[in-house]
Amino acid sequence: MSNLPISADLIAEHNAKGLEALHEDYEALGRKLARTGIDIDAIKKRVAGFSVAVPSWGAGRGGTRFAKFPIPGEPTNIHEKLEDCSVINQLSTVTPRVSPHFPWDKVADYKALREEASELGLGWDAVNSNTFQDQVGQAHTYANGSLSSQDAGARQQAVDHNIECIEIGQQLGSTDLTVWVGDGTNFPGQQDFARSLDRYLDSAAQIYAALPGDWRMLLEHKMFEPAFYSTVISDWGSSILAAQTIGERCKCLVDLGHHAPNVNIEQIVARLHRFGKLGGFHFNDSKYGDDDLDSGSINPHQLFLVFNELAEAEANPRDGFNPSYMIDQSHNVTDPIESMLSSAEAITACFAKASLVDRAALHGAQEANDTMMAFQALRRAYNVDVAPILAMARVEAGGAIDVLAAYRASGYRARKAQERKPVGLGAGIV
Ligand code: RM4
Ligand code: MN
Ligand code: MN
Repeated sequence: MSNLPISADLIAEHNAKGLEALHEDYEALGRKLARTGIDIDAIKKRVAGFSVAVPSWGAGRGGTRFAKFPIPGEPTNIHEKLEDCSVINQLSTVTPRVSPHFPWDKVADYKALREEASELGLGWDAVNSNTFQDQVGQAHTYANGSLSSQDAGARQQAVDHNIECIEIGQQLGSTDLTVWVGDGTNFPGQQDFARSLDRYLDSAAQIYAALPGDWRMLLEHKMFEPAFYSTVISDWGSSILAAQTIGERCKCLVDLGHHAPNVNIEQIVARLHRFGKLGGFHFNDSKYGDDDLDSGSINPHQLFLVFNELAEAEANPRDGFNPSYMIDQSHNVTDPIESMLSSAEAITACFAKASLVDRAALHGAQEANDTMMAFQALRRAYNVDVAPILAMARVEAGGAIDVLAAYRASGYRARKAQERKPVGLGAGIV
């Protein structure tokens, strides 16, 4: 692929400097793991098979509702965003798919867009609909909700938009539709809880009826924001009940920042899997709410525990195990490429650590009520520095040993600052 934004020579030159040390570290870790019966190459193979999608909207500087601080060379359209996503994938080798958001990523020719992405080494992940904002010229406002609105016209418009997203996704080669709505209330009494959910379910059923046979509809819950008193799909309980009502291929999507503080997210993962409704993830980290901070930057242990449940689920697939993984972050103070490189590494590291858990020891300790040894089975894996495994898997796939150093050495952003038009100010994304 000659169209890739970072030259293979630059990556090779960068890797040459660190290769010897990497081999030493990899071999040392291999010996350490072998002592507990783990084959490091088998873990590396698993890591090489792992991937997480990046969101098109994450490629730009996010912002808060107070301000957005753009950086020179930031992408302003889907074409430039794809180019940046390609950089992330080239260096990290674990982000080969982009998740688009409509109408933000609207273009005239989706066949051409698919081709363009494929030349950049990228495919497409879940399509995200947007009925949380009004668009210029739209017939009905979403000010009072979309899929759950009392206004039949607004509901129909939101249903039609989701169906249009499916049609676009079909052209791109996606197979998932992610539906997150901002619908909810700011005042007690503003809407009837039961009737608004009924309207939501009715609209969602219409979208589901238009879903192609090989597609899934992923419902994303969120406790608050932009609605601050109630939201129509507020938590995993509402989400799973809705998914069960809507149909077999309707699943739940867990965004790590969309829960009440201190909620046990890893347990939610296990519950959703138990009922065949675990559809996917939006990875980010959170201190207070839907902060959209970089994955693993606040609570890497929680991320590990989530992956531990995913490893359990994979080993016990019940009705199947095929969650779709995506990063969903807002990069307010960093170069978004650097944040996604760092986040992809944090996510992959937790996946690798979860693969190291001695499941027989864990299950044995659980059965014997040996609490401390059960915990130690997790702790031993969590404490392993898996960086050499990730770096070796990257090198073998043509990526960089040190993704951030290689990115900085490439001078990519400074080059784009010369080529791209500056971004306007204004508020960021939710
Ligand atoms: C929401 C939610 C959705 C994302 C939008 C931009 O809070 O996380 O997944 O599409 O933000
Ligand atoms: Mn999300
Ligand atoms: Mn969110």
